[in-house]
Amino acid sequence: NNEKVVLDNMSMQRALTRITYEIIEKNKGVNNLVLIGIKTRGVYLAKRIANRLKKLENTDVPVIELDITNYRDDKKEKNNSQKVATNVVDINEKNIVLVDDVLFTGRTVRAALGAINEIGRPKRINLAVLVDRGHHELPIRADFVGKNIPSSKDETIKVLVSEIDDRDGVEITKK
Ligand code: 3GP
Ligand code: 5GP
Ligand code: MG
Repeated sequence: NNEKVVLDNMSMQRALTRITYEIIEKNKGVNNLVLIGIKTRGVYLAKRIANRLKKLENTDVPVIELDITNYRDDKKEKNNSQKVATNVVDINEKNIVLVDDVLFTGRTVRAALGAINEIGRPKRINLAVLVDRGHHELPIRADFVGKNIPSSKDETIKVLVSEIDDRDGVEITKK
């Protein structure tokens, strides 16, 4: 067993709570805010943040679900779904927080920015990730980071969310 726990359940909750406070502070509140989660786990993380925003600011912040599979430049398999985004609300002049589980090369985020560009023209886009594992290949960095996990390329970061996995947590394994 070569699994190492990097964030346990409670640490993951606290990281999401901290990120939520940072988002409120940066945006001076939550008016004009829209979250965009990148499928699959980025959507669940975005919804967790939205739940915390509801409790702290008593506001329903919309969560758009983005599927960027067909926008990647380095992935051969395309899925058949034509739908790039669901739960779409007006994002023109909004402050967007794009949410994903892991930031690695940055190519997913670049693809997401292209997809968002087709939905509307936000005032600003910030990036929140639960894990930044390094090895960026583009000039893209996250504004809100749960945990920086310097990794080697033969390691895999496992992000677990209880909605679809059996528990919450982040683990690192050798491939
Ligand atoms: P996600 O859709 O919830 O983000 O890429 C498909 C899934 O495999 C992703 O789930 C991601 O978390 C997981 N995954 C684990 N290691 C890797 C990796 O090295 N690259 C990619 N693209 N995904 C990985
Ligand atoms: P990037 O496009 O930045 O190379 O990779 C980011 C996307 O790929 C994220 O959506 C993430 O789900 C997935 N990804 C890349 N590396 C890892 C990893 O080590 N672990 C997990 N869980 N996902 C990864
Ligand atoms: Mg992902």
